[in-house]
Amino acid sequence: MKYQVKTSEEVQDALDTGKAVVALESTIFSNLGLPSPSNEEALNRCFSAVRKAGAVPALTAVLDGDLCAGVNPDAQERILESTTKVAARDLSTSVAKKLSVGATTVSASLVIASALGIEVFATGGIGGVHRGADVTGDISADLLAISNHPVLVVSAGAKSFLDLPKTLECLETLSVPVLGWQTDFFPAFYLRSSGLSVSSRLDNVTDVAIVHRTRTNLGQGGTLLGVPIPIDAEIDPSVVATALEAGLAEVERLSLKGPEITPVVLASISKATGGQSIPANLALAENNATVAAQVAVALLSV
Ligand code: PSU
Ligand code: MN
Repeated sequence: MKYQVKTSEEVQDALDTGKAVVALESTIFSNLGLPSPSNEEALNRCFSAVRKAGAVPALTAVLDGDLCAGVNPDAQERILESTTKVAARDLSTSVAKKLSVGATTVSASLVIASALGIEVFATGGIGGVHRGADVTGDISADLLAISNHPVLVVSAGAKSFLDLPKTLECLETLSVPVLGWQTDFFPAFYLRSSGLSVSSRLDNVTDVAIVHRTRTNLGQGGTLLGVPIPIDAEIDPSVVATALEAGLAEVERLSLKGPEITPVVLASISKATGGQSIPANLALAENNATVAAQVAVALLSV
């Protein structure tokens, strides 16, 4: 038996005819990532952004035991309502157990994308090293997946409540270039800058495409491109700081661990920012989808 990822007609046609394709994860579009109806709006805006820039979106997910890239509209509905998070290590068991519907994380999406030769992936924020990881050991599988799979990952930094200096250290250890899109600093999700330096600043899509093409030609793994949230969507840094504090205090109060943490922190941040965090999240995801599609198009000619 040779395992094959299931593709939609549109994605298969794009792959067969050498069109630009951008893979997208499904956890951010499920209720694990965004509340309804913002999750559906995020999905529609990301899809439109990818198409407008001349590429085909390939949403990854688990559906009826199949690992999918590209899904039809009624399946999209099921993904929006999914509450099962599927990371890279869960893919094979999802197949064996015929999981009905699973929302893929960044790590799972990179496995699916690279199995099909899709070279570009867009998301909001990647997972990384959690605060207190020296005690809990909680480091997202996303980091290792970026290192292992030859896919360019476009994100607005990492999840807002992680330990960013340690996340960047880990990426350095894993030999992942951390590129800044028209910036010298690693973005911090709701904020345009974390104040931490990227390994290299790049100002145009051709240079990004050359970096990634060189890596894939050398048999190295993926590349991370940090794209700052659009200026008009950025949240006031002091509001973000207070919101993060409130979110992390809630985690402590409820003694949450592992996967339970993200939904609670995100809900708490939304409350503490007076609902500002949701439109910010949508704006940055859409912007990342645009840049990712532009790089995917540039990769066709380098
Ligand atoms: N960033 C967010 N919200 C999220 C995620 C990232 O702001 O829900 C999701 C992504 O799917 C990412 C995953 O791949 O969380 C990482 O989860 P973990 O830390 O459990 O590896
Ligand atoms: Mn984790």
